[in-house]
Amino acid sequence: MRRVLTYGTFDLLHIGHLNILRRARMYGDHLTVAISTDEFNLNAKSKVCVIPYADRKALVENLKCVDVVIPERDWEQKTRDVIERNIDVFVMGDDWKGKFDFLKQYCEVVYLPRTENISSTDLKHTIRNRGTLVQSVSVAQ
Ligand code: C2G
Repeated sequence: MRRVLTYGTFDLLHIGHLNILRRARMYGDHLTVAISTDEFNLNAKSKVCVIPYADRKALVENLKCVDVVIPERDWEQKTRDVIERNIDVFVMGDDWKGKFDFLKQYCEVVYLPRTENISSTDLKHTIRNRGTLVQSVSVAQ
């Protein structure tokens, strides 16, 4: 069995996330997804998630292309995860290109092109601005 591993926050799950997960799964027979915990996001990535970890986990692990979800609690766990889970291929979007080349001594490392014009950050801004827009339109009437 050829095992694939990828990491992410997967907040406000969108087509860019689904695309990378589906493509990652095609590099093997089993896909493990390490999802950043709320604490890791806050403390290490200065990100505040809209969707809590438990819900992000439930959404991702119920995707057909995902076999198992594990928590990502720190930056250092990748080597341990690759070794302990007998990972053959590590896949990330190319916004991370080169950042995980240190794993090449343990497994294949693949960076895939990101899906354009979509991100959790943009979605948050759109939702926030739309709320303002609706409010201003209703006030104007
Ligand atoms: N992604 C993508 N296209 C997008 C948005 C995201 O291909 N339009 C990919 C990213 O490149 C990443 C994965 O989807 O491989 C998850 O993206 P995020 O949820 O934004 O995760 P990130 O904050 O990059 O955290 O240790 C690694 C980190 O946990 C990655």
